[in-house]
Amino acid sequence: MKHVVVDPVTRIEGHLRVEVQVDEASGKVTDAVSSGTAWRGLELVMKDRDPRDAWAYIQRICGVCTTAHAVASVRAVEDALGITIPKNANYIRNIMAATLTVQDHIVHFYHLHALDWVSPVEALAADAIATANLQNTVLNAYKLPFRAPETSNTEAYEHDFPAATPQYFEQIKGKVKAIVESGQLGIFSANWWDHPDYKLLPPEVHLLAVAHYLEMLDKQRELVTPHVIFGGKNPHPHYVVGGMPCSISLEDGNAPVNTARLEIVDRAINMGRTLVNNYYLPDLLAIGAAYVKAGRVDGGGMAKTCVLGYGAYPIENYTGTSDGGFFKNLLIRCNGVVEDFGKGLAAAKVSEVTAEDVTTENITESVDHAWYEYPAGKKDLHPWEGVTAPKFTGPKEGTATDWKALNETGKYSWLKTPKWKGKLCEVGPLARYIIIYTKAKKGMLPDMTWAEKMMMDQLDAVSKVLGLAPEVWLPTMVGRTAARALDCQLAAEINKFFFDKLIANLKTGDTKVANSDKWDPKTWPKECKGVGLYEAPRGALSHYISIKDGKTDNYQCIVPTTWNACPRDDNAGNGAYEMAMKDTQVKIADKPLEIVKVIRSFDPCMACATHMFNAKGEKINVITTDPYSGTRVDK
Ligand code: NFE
Repeated sequence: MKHVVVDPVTRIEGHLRVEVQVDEASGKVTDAVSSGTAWRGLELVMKDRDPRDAWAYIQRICGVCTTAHAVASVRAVEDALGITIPKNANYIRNIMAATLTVQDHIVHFYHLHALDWVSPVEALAADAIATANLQNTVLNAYKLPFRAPETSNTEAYEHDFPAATPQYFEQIKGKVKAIVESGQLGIFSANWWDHPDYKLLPPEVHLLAVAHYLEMLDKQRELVTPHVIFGGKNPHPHYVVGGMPCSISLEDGNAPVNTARLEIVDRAINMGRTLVNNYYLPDLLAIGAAYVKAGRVDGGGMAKTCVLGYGAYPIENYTGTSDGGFFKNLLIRCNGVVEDFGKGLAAAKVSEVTAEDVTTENITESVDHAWYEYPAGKKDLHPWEGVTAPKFTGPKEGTATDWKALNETGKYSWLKTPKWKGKLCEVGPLARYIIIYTKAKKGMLPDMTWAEKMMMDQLDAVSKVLGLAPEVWLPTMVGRTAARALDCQLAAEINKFFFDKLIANLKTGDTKVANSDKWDPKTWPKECKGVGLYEAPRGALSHYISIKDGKTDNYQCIVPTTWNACPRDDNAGNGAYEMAMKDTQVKIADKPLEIVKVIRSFDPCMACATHMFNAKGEKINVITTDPYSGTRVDK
């Protein structure tokens, strides 16, 4: 038995440590520990702030899922104050959200996750003609493209991205060869390139993905221009309680948002569709098909037992979240929990997630294994009553910067443990697809929206490529990474759908973007509270605010990565990261590629989950940032 520590896990956002016990004879992981090693204290910064400013502070939780926390925040404040935003503001917020999802997923797949699957060293053996053929073959097998219905056709803009030709791949191969032969791998350095997992793929798949890795470094930045047009900048675009802060005119060329700037948005949206349809999807499917063919359907973990979603993209503006308005109006009704999906469709149990769930103690956080204190006698707190009182009782063995081991029977993480009805859940794109698929198959989605139908069509198409039913391939590591690609393709279409709705509404003469009726705190009740929900790229996000005398009295966020990376619960068991690691086989204990790969399949964002803040400016923990140099094996 070996005790393996990876600290820090690199190519993620933030500070994560994982430990596993590996039985070397069988490769089985007998126990796994996931620890957020930096504290998020931004909730305390919110105390006594003007609730109208909350979005600006709390959005600084994270620059990766930028806008996610701002949207959840303004939704929470609007829920508390009873504000309905104008139609245009709802469309624009959905465009902001879909834009984030497209860019975030592309950056994650290529720049954070791809090198777990593909290697520039293996790419050197690829045949350029076969690589071009491969991209086109996979595209045909998947039968692209899917399209949002009744959207205007503005695809005449040039698609500034290289076609899959042998010449192109030959040129990329030359570039990669020069990097490898120089011995200075730069962005490709410090990986376990000799790990047997890289031999699961033919050289052509390596070249395909490495080529697009390089291209996407440049292209991803253009995808976020809608944030700049509607929110002034990226990261951290501007919002306003009551709507959006961008005034729009189709007639006035000097307006902050005018027809020329709307055309830039349209171009960025169409570029997203091109990149995901022609590059991301084929690369993902080529990799996934090879893994599944090799029998690699492990790493599912909690996806098999419990997943949760809040629902996404309100089609039209709505009255509030606490009153249920948010849930009546969704383009994707993934508000639900699916238990036991791993036992097959018949055994899977679906529960709707409703306003009652998010406003009562059906949702709680506990701190049994987290470095926080709760008031005496309190075990599980609803976020409106949530307390953020840090109490670090770190490991005693080892040094301050190199702990020997975490004690999983005690406190071992800066993440709290969120629960739905006392159960731990996995969230994210995979959860969304499992929920929609199960709800649809059980007849729980009457009058399916075009987006829900597209999700079912996507799953059908991937199942044909992989030769397996969704129940088999979805709750796996490959399924988690594939679901993110499908989510990206879906978001690209949703982006176009809401952009066309925005233009159609502007053409009626309605250019209102903000409702300022309740801007003045004199119009507010003495005390009120609200909740804002949002399906972030990494999954279900909720912000909770209590307002008293015009000020923020309490602010709590339950973030997707907190759901997934949380420490265990004495009653409910392991969190999703720990479950996934325990559902993974490790071939070489001191090169645990499978472990970091399954962790990265969640797209961790520890900044969101454990935002670092120390009021006294003290050093909380120092970690080495050399890729993998923190990997340690205790014999
Ligand atoms: Ni910092 Fe985030 C997303 C949110 S975290 S990336 O997506 O909300 O899990």
